[in-house]
Amino acid sequence: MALRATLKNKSILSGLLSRLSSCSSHGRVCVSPVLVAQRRNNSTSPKLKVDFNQSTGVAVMHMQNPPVNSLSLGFLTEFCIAMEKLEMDKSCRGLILTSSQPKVFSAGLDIMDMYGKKLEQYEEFWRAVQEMWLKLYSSNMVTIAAINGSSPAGGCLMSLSCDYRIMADNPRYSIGFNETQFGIVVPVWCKEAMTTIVGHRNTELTLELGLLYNPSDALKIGLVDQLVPEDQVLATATKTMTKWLAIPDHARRITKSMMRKPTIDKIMSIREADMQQYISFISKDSTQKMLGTYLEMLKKKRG
Ligand code: CO8
Repeated sequence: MALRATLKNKSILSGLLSRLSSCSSHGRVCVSPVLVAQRRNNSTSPKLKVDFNQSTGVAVMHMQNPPVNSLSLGFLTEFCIAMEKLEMDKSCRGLILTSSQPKVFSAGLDIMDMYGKKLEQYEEFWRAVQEMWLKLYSSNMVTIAAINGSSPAGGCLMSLSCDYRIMADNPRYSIGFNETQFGIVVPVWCKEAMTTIVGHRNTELTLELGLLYNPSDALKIGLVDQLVPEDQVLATATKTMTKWLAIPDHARRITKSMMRKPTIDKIMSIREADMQQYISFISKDSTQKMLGTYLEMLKKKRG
């Protein structure tokens, strides 16, 4: 209850987030005293449900931010806090990320947080986006994305940040980066992370053309690692996790860091420049106009 009450207070969350962002770097998590006090591992907050199984050492994080698990400031803040809690708990060795929403893993960044806001709000939002990516990409845990629905843009970024991706084999679902289609450019660190997974050419095509792939095409280019029937996504993720956890933690962690540190270091070195670039781009009238049109289009589609 104490945690839930805390999570409901947005201003406290914002404070926590800035503390998180100021103390984590290069994949090493610095622990805030408030969170040290929160040793409970099973937590339910409005936008995330975390089930931690002490006996297996595996946590399943269910995103539950209806209707489409958009990555809003509130969601990202809760996500970062939940990640930090799990990371601190040495008995938690694996994390499965999945969705409680039908048909959608995550619709990506919440466009409402990028539209018609004040400069300080854009800054706060982008810091949360950067922090989410750093926490997930540099996690010491084994991270598996159980992609049980569509996963465009920021949803794809979340999946790509995990160690392994299992997607529901349903041709109605899509994954990829569609940003250019509505006039937005993905951040450079998104490009870097994607390149390490699917190579330069696939990244170039995807990002320039704003491509979303159906599951079988995503598998072909290596954007996901495995397709399974929809009702077996979580079970397969759990089985796969057991395999990964059979590897001694220290060897796997050092290897993961060896693979990912160069990208993380590069991003850390341009973090503030990335922030300035984002604020300047997102606050432009032309960008706002495009986002407005896109939002209208999303709403019309429904009507
Ligand atoms: N943010 C906010 N609201 C959203 C978003 C979103 N990303 N996606 C959907 N919604 C809203 C819709 O407007 C709709 O609202 P309402 O109920 O008021 O009409 C509601 O969610 C439900 O949406 P749909 O009816 O479209 O739901 P479906 O189940 O039919 O489809 C999809 C689900 C496939 C996820 C679909 O909603 C979709 O394609 N959404 C858009 C996805 C998208 O384009 N995301 C891009 C976000 S930008 C990003 O992540 C990276 C930006 C990098 C910025 C860099 C700047 C420098």
